Amino acid sequence: MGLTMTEKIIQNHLVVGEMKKGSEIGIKIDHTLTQDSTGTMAYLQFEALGIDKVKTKRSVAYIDHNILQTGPENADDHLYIQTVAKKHGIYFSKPGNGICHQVNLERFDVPGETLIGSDSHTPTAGGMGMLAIGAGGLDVAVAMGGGEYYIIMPQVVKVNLLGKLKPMVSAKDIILKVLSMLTVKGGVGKVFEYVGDGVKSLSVPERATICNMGAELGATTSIFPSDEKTLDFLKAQGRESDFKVINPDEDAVYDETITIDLNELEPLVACPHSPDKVKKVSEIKNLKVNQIAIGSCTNSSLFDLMKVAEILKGKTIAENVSLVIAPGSKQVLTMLAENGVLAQLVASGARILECACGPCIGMGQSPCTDGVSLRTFNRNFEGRSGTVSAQVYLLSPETAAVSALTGYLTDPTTFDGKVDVELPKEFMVNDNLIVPPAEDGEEVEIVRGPNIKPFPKAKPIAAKLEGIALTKVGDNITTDHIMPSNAKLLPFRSNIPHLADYCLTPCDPDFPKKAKENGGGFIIGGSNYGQGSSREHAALAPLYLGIKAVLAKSFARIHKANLINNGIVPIVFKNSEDYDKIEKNDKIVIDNVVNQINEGIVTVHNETKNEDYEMVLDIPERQKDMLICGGKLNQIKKQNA
Ligand code: MIC
Ligand code: SF4
Repeated sequence: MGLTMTEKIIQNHLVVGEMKKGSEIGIKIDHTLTQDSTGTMAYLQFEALGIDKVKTKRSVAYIDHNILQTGPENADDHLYIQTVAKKHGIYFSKPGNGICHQVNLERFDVPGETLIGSDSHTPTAGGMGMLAIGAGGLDVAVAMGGGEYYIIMPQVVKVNLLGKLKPMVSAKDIILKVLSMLTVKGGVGKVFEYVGDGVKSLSVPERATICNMGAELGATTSIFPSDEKTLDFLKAQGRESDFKVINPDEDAVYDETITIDLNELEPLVACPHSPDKVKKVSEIKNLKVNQIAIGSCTNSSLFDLMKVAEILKGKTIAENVSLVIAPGSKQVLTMLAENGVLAQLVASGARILECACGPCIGMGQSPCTDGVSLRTFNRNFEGRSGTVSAQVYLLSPETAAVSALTGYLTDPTTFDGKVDVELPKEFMVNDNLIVPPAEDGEEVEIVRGPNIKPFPKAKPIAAKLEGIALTKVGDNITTDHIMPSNAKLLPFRSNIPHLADYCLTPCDPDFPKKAKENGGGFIIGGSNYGQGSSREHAALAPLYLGIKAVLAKSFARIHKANLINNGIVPIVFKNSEDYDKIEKNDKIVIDNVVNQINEGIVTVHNETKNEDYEMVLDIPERQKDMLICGGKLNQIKKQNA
């Protein structure tokens, strides 16, 4: 029986378990990446493991999220990451070099190899034919130390692309189409493999856009074949020797198939406040726009920005629009400057931002009150822009640029100019902002500013868990709700005691205070609890506040792993009516905890209502043991002892 690309790469990297769907496997990780807002924690945890030098083929630490320096905090974090990287064998990508996923695609991704990153959009590298997965910082720390990374052997979905995109319809519209079909929870436990005739016409940056936003499906990852287009891209980056063909066998067996005819696709837009609230752009009339933001790890490649420039060339943006553009990398920005395109962008009225995440994570450029913001980004969760009342729409660079000219959300196929952009035969390669690690790390002293606080550590599980249901939230709660991120909070990513005071406040402003007053307790969640980011802070802040367990209808993959890594029990309602029965402030008791964890069936007693709910803990033995030990670090200590 033939193999899919996913199975081939897993087979080559399998160290624990069998390739049986639904069972846990451990794979060897070739590459890791971290970014600064999750990186400080990942490196503090790496230090706690006591390993001198990373054991991966390559590990890179990026600075791209926390680039506003309105006080010493971010600069302190940068210095810590730079020195810890130098000491332990990690490459350091300085601020200004670009967004981790864009730079990794340009300079480091290798077809057929494995990558994990402490950022949920790590699957961007799937555009290069790599098996690339987003993970919590602790999992990345362990992989840097040579440990395997565990996933559930995924279902593999074949996404069959037919035909060719029409002019002004783009890769972003393909992934928006998939999101409209499957929703933000439709990808859990699955890898999406893009195959078919339509793949041939898509360049590596376009493929990367699709894999990037596959994260919004909740997928384990997404992947494209590595073919002539991949070779062209690698050659143009001076990395031909990294090329390797990756494709599925002719008779590969898939669990599901989706077919998309590219010829029929139209420009799409994800409406507030979820990436799966997709409509045709042409359906939305008279939507006046306040802001347009082009960039992020989804759409900030040279290819994207050249298309934007072609549209804006010689014109002026509408009076009512503020247009900001953040190029994805120094390579992109330098090339735009060299070929004169930057001048066209600036002349049209665009405000050029630093090569970084910027507005995507609320680091500046928050829209006005009730503002309509069109963004080429991947997430439009409520409040993420920094303005709670803002209406954020996600769309392609073409739609963004044409709308910038009209001042209204506009179907780009109505644009009367021609946009014909090709990737260069040679990119300008200059890795001078990538600092290599020290030959001998012993000499390097790690600098820890006052913003770097120790992270909370879980304790072995108690025999009985009791407390009140501190809060009850609905479906699709994101990590942006659990641990909000914006220009004010991001500087404190190394300071959990400070962050904890904001935990879950967008849903329940009193939550942190109540948790502290009650010495912790339980969180009640709906389905897909913890979707979105990989930020471990969404588990560390609850741990700090004494949260013992989260009872939910279902969990998003990375957040569930982060909870378990930090000793918080993620329990799933067997009957969703039981979710309806529990109310905020009900007293909850779970007895005989170790046995119940081992059995995987948990009886939750609601003392207030005198009811019992049968719930499930459907996790592998390894994770059960981890919970009993009190998290991953304690489990590792036990294993080492
Ligand atoms: C995001 O897009 O939400 C982030 C910010 O990149 C996060 C990481 C973080 O919270 O630091 C992610 O996607 O994992
Ligand atoms: Fe940065 Fe936004 Fe990409 Fe997250 S989604 S890595 S914040 S650009």
